[in-house]
Amino acid sequence: MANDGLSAGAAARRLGVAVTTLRTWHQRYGLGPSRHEPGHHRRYTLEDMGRLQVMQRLTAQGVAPAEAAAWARRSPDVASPSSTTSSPSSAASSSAASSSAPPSPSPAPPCEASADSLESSSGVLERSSGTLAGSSGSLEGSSGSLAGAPGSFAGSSAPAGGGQTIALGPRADPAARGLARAAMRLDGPAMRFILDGAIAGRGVIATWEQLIMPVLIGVGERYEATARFVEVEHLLSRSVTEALSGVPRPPWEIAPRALLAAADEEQHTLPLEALAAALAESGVPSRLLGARVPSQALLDAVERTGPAVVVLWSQLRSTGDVAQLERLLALPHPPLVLAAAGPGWPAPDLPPEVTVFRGLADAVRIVAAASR
Ligand code: B12
Repeated sequence: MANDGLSAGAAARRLGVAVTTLRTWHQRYGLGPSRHEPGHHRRYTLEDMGRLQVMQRLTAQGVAPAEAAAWARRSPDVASPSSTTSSPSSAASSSAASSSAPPSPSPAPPCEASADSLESSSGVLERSSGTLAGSSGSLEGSSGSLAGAPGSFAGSSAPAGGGQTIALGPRADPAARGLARAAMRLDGPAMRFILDGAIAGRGVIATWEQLIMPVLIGVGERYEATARFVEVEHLLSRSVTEALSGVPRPPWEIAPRALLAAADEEQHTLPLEALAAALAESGVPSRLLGARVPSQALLDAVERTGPAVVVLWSQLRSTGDVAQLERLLALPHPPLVLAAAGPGWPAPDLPPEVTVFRGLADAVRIVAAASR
């Protein structure tokens, strides 16, 4: 169906939003379908879909709908096949640059990332435009980033048992809802857009606590209740890893004095990745060994690098073997601070020399102090 455009229902499915939402965006903000043939319903063109995608991404990030619509209307060529040659991202950012005062997010923005949003959004648009252009102008046939999972109205406060949702609770941050929705749609670019904007606007610790943690915990609960959505968990984890590793690291000349590792057989590493990124944000370098570090490998790494502080993460009870900590403490030169982090450690059985963190902010504070 080249260039025939999409019906409202098909457009809503592609975007992963309700048809009523599309109607509201049309009636209140003028983001309607532009293709019209006498005697037929109006249809959404590629250009319309590009504008709607901008609208969806910005509102998902917590930008007020009227502001988001203003930006969406200024990106007329974002999804046009012809715009791939004239770089839609530069079109979007030049329209932003030509505006003397870019619209700011809502009065109490959940994410202060207006300018950052636009920079990030241009990256997203570039990718999505390429995808659409690659589908020979056919919206029906494309399977790219506009293809949202049908009916995935995730990020609601629905109970964990029902539907294709991630339950976040009624007080969840709007950006966390956007992240949950993007995760359920398996929309990697949208997840990066939200995460990058939040990290730039709020910093790593707030992004971890307000967005990433609630959505990870929600996905975990969905998995526990349904034994499904492993694919969501994987792509979300991947997107979080990418966003956290995008935080600039301190200059390499500063030798890291903190060593971060996951316990033997422990595959959960995201909290350590958040710790490394948050430390980097405050100018503190660290060495992150990653998942499943055998006890002997950790001892070797400590002996070779002589860190002041070692953080060992255990998520699962089965990986929280205290012997790993005892072996570190028995080294001729043990670290000044040895921290057991994560819910896998048996708190009452930990040696008294071991430090326990209460959370990410606590960990950043203690590791940064011990690294100086
Ligand atoms: C992402 C994820 C994965 C990813 C990990 C990717 C990665 N690179 O890390 C993958 C897909 C690899 C994975 C694998 C598995 N997973 Co998993 N996973 C998760 C998920 C969704 C998030 C993990 C995470 O990062 N948690 C960290 C934060 C977000 O959550 P939290 O630990 O509850 O937070 C508390 C504290 O840790 C603390 N805190 C939070 N952040 C920080 C940061 C710092 C620095 C500190 C100090 C403290 C701190 O505050 C919170 C309140 O107390 C959790 C759900 C969950 N609730 O954790 C399941 C979860 C941990 N996984 C689970 C399971 C069962 C598995 C598998 C066994 C599945 C399988 N069948 O293969 C494997 C285990 C593999 C292994 N041997 O390690 C279960 C564990 C159940 C249990 N209690 O034993 C969970 C809880 C999901 C569930 N509800 O069923 N998983």
